Amino acid sequence: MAFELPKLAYDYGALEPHVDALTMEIHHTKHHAAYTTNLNNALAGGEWENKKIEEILTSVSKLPVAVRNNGGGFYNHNLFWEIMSPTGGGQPSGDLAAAVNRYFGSFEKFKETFSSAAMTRFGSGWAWLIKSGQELKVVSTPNQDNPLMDIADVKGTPILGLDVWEHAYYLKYQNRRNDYVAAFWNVINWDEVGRKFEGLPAVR
Ligand code: MN3
Repeated sequence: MAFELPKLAYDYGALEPHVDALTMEIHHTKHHAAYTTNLNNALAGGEWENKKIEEILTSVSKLPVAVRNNGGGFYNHNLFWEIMSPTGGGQPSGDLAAAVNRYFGSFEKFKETFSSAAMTRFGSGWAWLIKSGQELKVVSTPNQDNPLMDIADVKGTPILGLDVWEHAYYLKYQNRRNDYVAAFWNVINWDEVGRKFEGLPAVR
């Protein structure tokens, strides 16, 4: 079974004004679609062809660089669409809120740490909130790498991710990555982040 571009749970314009419709449409139908196609092409006919994406990423050092780039791009964008919602924003609740307070001191301190990771990632990449054992950590990775990969400096399971490639924000925000990062907090689907924290599958 080849990997498939997932459908979004909301319309391209649903995250307006925080993320604009044209950016969403190009991001999904062009960028994410290309990572998906290129991943399938890179795996076609090989021993990794029918493996789970998580299994591929945790062994990615053994695979061609096209798998690292496109497998990361496929996985990262799947997560990105899931952790945003037109009814997002606010703060986490329950066990996730308790863990955020425990590992960062407060939601506000977590927000500062995550925003700083997104702002200081030079060039293209991602900021992440990961579960590393029972611990929560904020990290960032270059290009389409992610913390599941065996080549990552800090490893863990991503539960929240922010795409800081220019293709994610340039049409609306141009060079103002800080405005894009600030707007992201209005669309975070904390229920979904909470499910990922608990190790539950995404609700689609
Ligand atoms: Mn992207």
